[in-house]
Amino acid sequence: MSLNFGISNISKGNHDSYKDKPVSKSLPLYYKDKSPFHPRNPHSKRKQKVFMLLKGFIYSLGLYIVYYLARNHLFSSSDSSHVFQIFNSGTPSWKTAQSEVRQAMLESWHSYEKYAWGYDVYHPIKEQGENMGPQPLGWMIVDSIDTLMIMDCKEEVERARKWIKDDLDYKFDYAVNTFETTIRMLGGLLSAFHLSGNDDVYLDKAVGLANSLHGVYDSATGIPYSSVNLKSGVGIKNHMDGGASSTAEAATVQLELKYLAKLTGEVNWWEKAEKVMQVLEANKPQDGLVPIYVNPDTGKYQGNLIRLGSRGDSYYEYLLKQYLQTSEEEPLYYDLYRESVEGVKNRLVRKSFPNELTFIGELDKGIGGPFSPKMDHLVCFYGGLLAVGATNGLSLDEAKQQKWWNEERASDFKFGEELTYTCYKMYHDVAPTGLSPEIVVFNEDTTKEHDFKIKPLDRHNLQRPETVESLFYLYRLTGDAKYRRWGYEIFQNFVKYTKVVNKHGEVSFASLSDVTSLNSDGSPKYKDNTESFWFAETLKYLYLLFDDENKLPLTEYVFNTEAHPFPKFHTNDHLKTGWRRKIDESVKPKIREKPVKGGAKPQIPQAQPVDDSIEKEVESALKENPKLAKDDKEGKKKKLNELVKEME
Ligand code: DMJ
Repeated sequence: MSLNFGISNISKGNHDSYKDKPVSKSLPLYYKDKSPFHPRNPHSKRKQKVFMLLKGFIYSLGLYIVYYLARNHLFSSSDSSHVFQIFNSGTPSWKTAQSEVRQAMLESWHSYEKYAWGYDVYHPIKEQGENMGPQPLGWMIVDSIDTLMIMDCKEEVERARKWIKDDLDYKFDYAVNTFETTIRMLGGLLSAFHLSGNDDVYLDKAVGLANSLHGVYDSATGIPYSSVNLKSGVGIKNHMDGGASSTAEAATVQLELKYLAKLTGEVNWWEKAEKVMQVLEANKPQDGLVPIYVNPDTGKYQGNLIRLGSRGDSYYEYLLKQYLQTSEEEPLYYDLYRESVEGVKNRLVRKSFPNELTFIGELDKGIGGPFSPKMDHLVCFYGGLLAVGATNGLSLDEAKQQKWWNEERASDFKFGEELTYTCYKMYHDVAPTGLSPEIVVFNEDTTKEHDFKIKPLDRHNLQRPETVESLFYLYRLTGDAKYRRWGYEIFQNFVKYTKVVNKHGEVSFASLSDVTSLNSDGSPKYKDNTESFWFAETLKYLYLLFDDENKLPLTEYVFNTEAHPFPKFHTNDHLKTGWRRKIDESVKPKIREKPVKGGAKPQIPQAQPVDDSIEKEVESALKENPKLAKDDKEGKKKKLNELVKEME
């Protein structure tokens, strides 16, 4: 069967302005073919000497002019990389860089195919696979198939499709993590469906999986439980953290459920996704910043820890991406996103010493509490998010022409660039591997010499995607070749230090347990695992970073948090937000959009009729369960005070 990988569909909308500029081949003809300066009297010695001197001078002048023109004309183009490559023959063209990434994908994938086909986990050193439960979940194959499609690896896709069709079955007695299964499996299948040109094999499996996940939303509030039994479809409360779900996990299922609803017409998926957002928003997070846990029984945040790293990250990501997914037709999500950006800027951003690297820290005790200068590599997705949030997926130059362009967007974009530079430095400055550790602690002390330090337990590298993800966004939006150069440097270090070659010369890639040192024989300190996001995200974003065809244009696609691309679509009477938020007067001025000269009018959020159905549901859930009500006396009191205030 011939498969349509949809590559032609995904290569639309080339933006010449940010493609590599070709090298000028138009040097004046006379420089190449014939010198205009022939000696007039070759027999006069004196004249000959003068002529030689003159000739030397003119040649030098000519060479200087050529150099000057090349430097000022060619190097001033927005993408000087191509010229840079020509003048530095050791550096490959970006097309070559892209095929090197594809080659790494194929080598890594073939090793998985040979030694662990179908298994959920791959140990490339032992050359063994294993499953997480009694049957495979397709963790590797489903997460990776769209990368293989994008890279046009036809035979590998064919084998993966066959496995999905014949061997993948989600109905078995095993508890899976709701969020991971949604973003990797559901996301992977939906994206494969689209990129394959609507091959039903993928959608059928996606629907089957979604049906197995449905029970997680049956909590008192609609906030999903952290796990679910695939066979019974019953949600399972977290055994730790007082039963709380991670905020990022609860708020990172929306793109997947909404796209599923769009494809199947099953509105209930859409409603489940929206309900979560409505319940979270009813907490009225201060400055748009949220604690990293939420209780599915009460819908209230639990604990105070605020961060953009683990358990917090993709909450912020999906605020913006829900707005982009529905073609910017639901400003509610943009407002929530913008508030959170202001909150981050005001509460979480600092500069390191001595090099003033912009970083995002954490608030262990919430707003008003002490600031911790710790930053997970996971936070590095935020640079790209800020950039695409500022331009809505248009190139920066195009965005600046729009009437909605304003100071906030310009500042968000700059912040995104600065943060991405910091993330690049988390690779570049780490000897000997040039690879980032999992976590760094930034330095604000003016007596110290280094911008960040790495604690012993944080030295590992799981080949995570976040930095190259941001480099991809920033290159697409600016056309600035430095993002490609940084990405290529990171890629080369992945190849140099995470590549494993067995005795047959077969290649695979592994995580590292320590990026700051090597074994005594000079070999890297491998961790015997290849994460599925190495295939699904890291190599995909690198491939797209070096892509000159604008595959998967950001004006038409939104990537889920696991890098699975979904096409944007429009809302309709059934598929729309369906709820309104209560505007808190205290945050109004902060989300007001300041217009630039000649720009759009400020969009001041209007107070909306209050939909108090959530409060009512929470109240009745509390009534039904007196234990919960007792546990949450404080929360109830606060809620009542808020309601009274509102009535006043
Ligand atoms: C991925 O599974 C997703 O990007 C998720 O949102 C958080 N991080 C990992 C990769 O680092």
